[in-house]
Amino acid sequence: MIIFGDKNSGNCYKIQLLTALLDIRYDWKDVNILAGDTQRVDFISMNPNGKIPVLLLDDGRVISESNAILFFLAKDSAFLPEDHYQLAKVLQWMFFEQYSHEPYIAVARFISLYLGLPDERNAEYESKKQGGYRALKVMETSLKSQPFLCGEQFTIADISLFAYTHVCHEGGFSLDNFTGIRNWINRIEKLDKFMPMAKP
Ligand SMILES: N[C@@H](CCC(=O)N[C@@H](CS)C(=O)NCC(=O)O)C(=O)O
Repeated sequence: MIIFGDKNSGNCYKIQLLTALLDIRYDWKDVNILAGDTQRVDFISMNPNGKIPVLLLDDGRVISESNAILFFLAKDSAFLPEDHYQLAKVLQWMFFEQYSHEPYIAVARFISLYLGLPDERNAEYESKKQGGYRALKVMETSLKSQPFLCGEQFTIADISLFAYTHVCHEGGFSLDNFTGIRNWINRIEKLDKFMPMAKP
C-alpha cells in the first residue's frame, strides 16, 4: 500500500506513528501542498477533497481522512478496543480531535510556524489559541486521572490527539499548567517502537 503525505503534517504523522508501532509496511509518497500537488488531477481523482493523508491500497481502493485511516489500519490490534462502549469512546475522542482540537491547535501552528504570524492573521491566531486552550483543558480533565484518553488502554484516539498536542508549543501554546497532558506525552514517547515526528 502507499501513503501519500507530508512528514511535517500532524495529520500525516498519525499514520506514520501507528504504522511504526504496529510494524506495518508501506511505500511513502511525498506530497507538496504548497507546490499544488493536492490539486492535480491525479491526486483529486484519489481524494476529491484534495487533502493528505491518503491511503492507496494494493487493490486500488482509497481511504482519506487521517482518523479513518487509523481506524482501518488498527483493525485486530490492541489499539482498537473490542468492547463497544470503549470503541465509542475512541470515536468520541477522534471526533473531538477533528472538530474541537485540530482546527485550533493545528491552524495556530500553521499560522505561527509556517506563515510567521503575519499581522493580517493575528486576530485569527488569537482566536485559534483560545479554542486550542479550551481543547487542552478538556484533555487535561481526563488525563489527570487516567493514563490514556480512553482509560488504561492506549488506543488510536491517543495517536490522533498526540499528533498536534505534542507540538503545540510550535503554535505558541504552553503545557506548563497541563501536568496530565505532559505525563501522557512522556508515556507515549516511551512506547516500544515509538517514532518521532520529523522536525520542521
Ligand atoms: N480532516 C482531514 C484534514 C486533512 C488536512 O487538512 N490535510 C492538510 C495537511 S495537514 C492538507 O492536505 N491541506 C491541503 C489543502 O487544504 O489544500 C484529516 O484528518 O485527514
